Amino acid sequence: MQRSIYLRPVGIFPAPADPDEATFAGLPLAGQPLRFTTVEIAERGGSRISRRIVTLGDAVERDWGRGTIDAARDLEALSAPRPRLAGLALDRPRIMGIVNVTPDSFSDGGQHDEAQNAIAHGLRLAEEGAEILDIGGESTRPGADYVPVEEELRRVLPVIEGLRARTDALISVDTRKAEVMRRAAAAGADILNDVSALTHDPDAMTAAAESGLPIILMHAQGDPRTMNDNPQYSDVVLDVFDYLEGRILACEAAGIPRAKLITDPGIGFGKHLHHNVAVMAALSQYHALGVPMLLGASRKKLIDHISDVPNPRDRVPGSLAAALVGAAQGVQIIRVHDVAATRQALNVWRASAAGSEKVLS
Ligand code: 9MG
Repeated sequence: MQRSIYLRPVGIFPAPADPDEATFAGLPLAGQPLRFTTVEIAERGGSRISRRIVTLGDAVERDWGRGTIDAARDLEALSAPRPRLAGLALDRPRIMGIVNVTPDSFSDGGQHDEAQNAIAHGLRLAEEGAEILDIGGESTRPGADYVPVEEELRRVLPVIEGLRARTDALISVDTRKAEVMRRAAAAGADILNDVSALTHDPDAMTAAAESGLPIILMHAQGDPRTMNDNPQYSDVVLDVFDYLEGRILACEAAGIPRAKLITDPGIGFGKHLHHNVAVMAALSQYHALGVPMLLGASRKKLIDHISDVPNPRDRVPGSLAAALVGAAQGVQIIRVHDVAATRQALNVWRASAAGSEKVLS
């Protein structure tokens, strides 16, 4: 499904602490303490795309032809606050800490040690400030091999159970498989994170709907094994938008309310460097989908491509820069490996943007 019009907030600025009633201070951005007064309008007709920046007044008053209804709906979606996510208010960027339970992560001393080390790692991330822990047993790195369902369950279930008993942090399970979704939900997971947006496993939509849990729908082009070989887009920013909108509508048709959905443009998933940076620059566009947004750029290859950092462990500064780019565009959930560093960076950004350290208390 392709739209004819798309709205992207530009010129985003921190909400004034003490707004003067007489001064128009723009529209709030997706429940964050941010405002915008102008939007970029992209109009698309087949392969022709034009973009221009207009004031909010123009966006409301002009006749956008067959895009008029979408434009009005987008403005409302862009500014509405988001519902809580499993009890967590999304009025500021929240940190999701990554707990990969894959053989190259925690398996030095056998299966029991693997789970215990992953649990200890998750607890450490929670202590450092992660409000969500994302537990994954199948690597989705480019070129990664498929993991059978029994092996994935063996890896993630003990970790979910162990963390559930020991922390109040929300637990999400990073999986594309219906059976893992069902068993993880029964073990106490709070959120489903599917990098295939419920398209990989034909039973995943049903499992997700039955679980009643919030679901992260991520954009990817192709399968992890081959996705970065030759990704093709007409316009990556708009194509990702259309895909995510289509997945939201598919979820709603399956009985999953929009209030349970989170979207994610899928940095690094079937995207070359020029695609990734185009999406990063236009993140605020995806708020028009009317649901919270997640950004995952931590330690990813794009940082190496930009800054020549072959070892992922050396990509922390680039990861922090990406997190701040997301926060400044109102992203509500930032998925990271380096929780303490991200928390420090976000705290400095939040206090400095607000002009008051009181926002941190
Ligand atoms: C599992 N996984 C790896 N990268 C990811 C990203 O960018 N977003 C989400 N939702 N999951 C991811």
